[in-house]
Amino acid sequence: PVSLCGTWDIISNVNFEGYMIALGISPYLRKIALRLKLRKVIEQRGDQYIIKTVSAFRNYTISFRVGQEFVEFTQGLDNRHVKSLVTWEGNKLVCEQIGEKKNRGWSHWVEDDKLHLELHCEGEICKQVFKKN
Ligand code: RET
Repeated sequence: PVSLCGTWDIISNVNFEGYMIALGISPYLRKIALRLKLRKVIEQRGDQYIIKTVSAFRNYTISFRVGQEFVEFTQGLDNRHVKSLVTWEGNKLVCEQIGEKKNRGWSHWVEDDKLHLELHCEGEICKQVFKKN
């Protein structure tokens, strides 16, 4: 499959608000977050992935090995600890985040030179699309 690696800039963001409400993010932080021009920087070193969500306000970085469960602290987002597991499902890099919130996770894939990210929590789905920088 095509590589997810590179620097990607957001071009669309649908229902980020609903996703943040599902996470219990405060109205104040939601207002800031909605205005941000998000960038994803994705690197791969061996079997390890590093995914950086970069913005003028706050950054969020995770690193993991595919197929190896890890504890994720969502610092600066909703500040929860979740047990995360990332696997490949076809061409999609899929993460399940087990914790207090039901049905929480995301998937990343590349389609037509764009990076797609679907974030879900409880009943809410946020869809973000990024173009290569
Ligand atoms: C920001 C700004 C502060 C408030 C919120 C944020 C949301 C970040 C998100 C990051 C998702 C990262 C993923 C990484 C995995 O590959 C931008 C830090 C709520 C939703 C899915």
